Amino acid sequence: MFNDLREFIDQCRKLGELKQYDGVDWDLELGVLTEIEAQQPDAPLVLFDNIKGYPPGYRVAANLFAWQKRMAWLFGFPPSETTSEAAVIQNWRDRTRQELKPLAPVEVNTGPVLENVHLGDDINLWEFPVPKWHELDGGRYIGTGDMVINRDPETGWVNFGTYRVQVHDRSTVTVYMSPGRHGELIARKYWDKGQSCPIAISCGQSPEVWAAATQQLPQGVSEYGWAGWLRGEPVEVVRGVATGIPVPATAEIVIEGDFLPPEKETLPEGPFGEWTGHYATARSGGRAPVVKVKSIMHRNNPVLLGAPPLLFAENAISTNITRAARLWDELDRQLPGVKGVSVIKAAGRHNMVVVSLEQKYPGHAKQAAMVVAGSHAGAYMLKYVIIVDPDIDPSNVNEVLWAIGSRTDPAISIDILRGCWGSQIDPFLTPQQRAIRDYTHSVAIIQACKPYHFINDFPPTIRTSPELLKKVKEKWGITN
Ligand SMILES: Cc1cc2nc3c(=O)[nH]c(=O)nc-3n(C[C@H](O)[C@H](O)[C@H](O)COP(=O)(O)O)c2cc1C
Ligand SMILES: [Mn+2]
Repeated sequence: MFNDLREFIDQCRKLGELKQYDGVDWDLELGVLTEIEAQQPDAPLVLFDNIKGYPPGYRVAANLFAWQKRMAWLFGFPPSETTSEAAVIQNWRDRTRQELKPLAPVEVNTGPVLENVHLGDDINLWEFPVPKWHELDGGRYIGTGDMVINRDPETGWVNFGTYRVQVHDRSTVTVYMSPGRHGELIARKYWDKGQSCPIAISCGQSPEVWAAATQQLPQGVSEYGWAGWLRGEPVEVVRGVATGIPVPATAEIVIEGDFLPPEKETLPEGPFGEWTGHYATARSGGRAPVVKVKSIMHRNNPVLLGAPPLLFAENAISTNITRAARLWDELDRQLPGVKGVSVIKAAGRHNMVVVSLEQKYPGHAKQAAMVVAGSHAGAYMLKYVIIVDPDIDPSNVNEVLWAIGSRTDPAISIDILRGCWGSQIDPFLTPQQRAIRDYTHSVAIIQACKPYHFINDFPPTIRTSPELLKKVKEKWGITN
């Protein structure tokens, strides 16, 4: 359990998992170093200090979870790199099923986040070394490893999620929320009445709280409660000075303000390097709703947490693993026979789901695919659902490709669903689709499994049986 981001950074330093850079430029250099370090094996956490043009102590940290071992510290995942992803998913699933009980946050009167409070003319977002992360980014992003908090005006439900935040001037930011995000659904309730939505943005918080911000929890569920469960202790919150919204008492930097109705005002936003590996949303006109900042609270010597999307490297909690576990639970609620689920990281954060299924009746495989395609945990930006047999490890890309190569006939095995849940982030949206704001895409269901109606006549595989393998290995003293 970590009380704040600093404790996590200190532990990294102690265990030799921190690399510090002094004197870098916030303008691209910091972002490129973050990318280079994230792509190293055993990628360290990177800490930037003495950033060009900024006072010592005003730091940026990135690559918190670029190595699975550091996820193990809070998620209890087996730390070894050689552990199969299937085992990690199973382990996480067992934990959430047996133990997950939300623990509500507790309000405290004060906390380190209140060490500095800026109001009115004293507000200046350029006080912080906000990076320009990628070469074609349209500006500087203070919110990448952030949590954006707002409150449902009808139910009082407090939600937070990680949504990107661009700085425009001393006291103006934009927040990019994909349509359908909880933060956007809540803001809509204010906007529909012509009101602005009070909002708070934390740009550096304890790793458990940040992990919660990246989970697609169901509607009405508080991420604070989930983070409390993960920590084993409630999160301490203070009321924001301008909005009264509960913010982590140990946050590094919190920005509060009015989130204006987009009907009233928007600003050009992006382009921004996105998790699909492209700069796509800017092609949809690239405007986003605006926050007029009313307060900045920050700790002395604040650490801004960065998590820019990177190609072929991850730096946030692996949502592929947590999502696979949730999908598996969802499938188990609906049908029998699921032996494994994987969200293939190499294809992107959301795009490809594989389910290993023991088919028990006609149509079973298609049904499983449609449960995935229709679920809250799986639907967004999903392009491929692949059903494989139980002898295939769904998280082993080679085995999955072997199943597609050998257990399909494309004309028979692939179905296309159209008009599914997507967003402007999809690089493949055609200019015509963007013009009419059709942000949907299709989903291919690939049944890379033995057809049920001749499942028992399907040619056997040449994979050596476990019994024979064991016998031969024992005889010849082969241990691996
Ligand atoms: C590092 C990272 C960055 C993200 N950036 C955005 C973003 O800019 N906009 C967005 O809508 N979702 C973004 N997401 C996804 C949301 O944070 C995620 O779906 C979360 O569940 C949203 O919270 P909600 O379900 O309460 O809406 C990001 C996720 C991660 C892990
Ligand atoms: Mn939520």
